[in-house]
Amino acid sequence: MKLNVLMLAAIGVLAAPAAWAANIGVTDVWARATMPGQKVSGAYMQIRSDVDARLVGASSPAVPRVEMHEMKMDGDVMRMREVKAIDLPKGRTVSLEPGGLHIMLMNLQKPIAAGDLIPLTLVVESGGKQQTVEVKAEARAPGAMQHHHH
Ligand SMILES: [Cu+2]
Repeated sequence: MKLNVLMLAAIGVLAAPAAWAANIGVTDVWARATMPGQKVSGAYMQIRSDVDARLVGASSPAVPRVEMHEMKMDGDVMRMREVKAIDLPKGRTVSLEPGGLHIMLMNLQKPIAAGDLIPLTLVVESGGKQQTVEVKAEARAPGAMQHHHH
């Protein structure tokens, strides 16, 4: 009996963040499969938050280095740069997609094959607090490969 009470108390502590946590919906999560020897790839998704929030970090146990990037036309040249945060305005679906905002998977140790599931941990900040969202990106074959300027 005493053990049950303790367990409930522990669960209460673990569940506490739900009281303030934003509702973050992440859909269409995918990553681009790589060719042998290719060290970088991109991950893409649709993110929707029910409060004003920001994506402030991303990581993966399967990828040595993960950054958030933005691609923009600079004259005739598509350029890519790292961004520290991606705004998630309340109720708006933000697209991370080829040619725009994306999650950069870097220093890959082995190729990503079509069908692989890449676990990603997203860190979302809202109201001065952070929460993590776990997603899995399914790798798709590299069809129309974007040229990356690194
Ligand atoms: Cu990039």
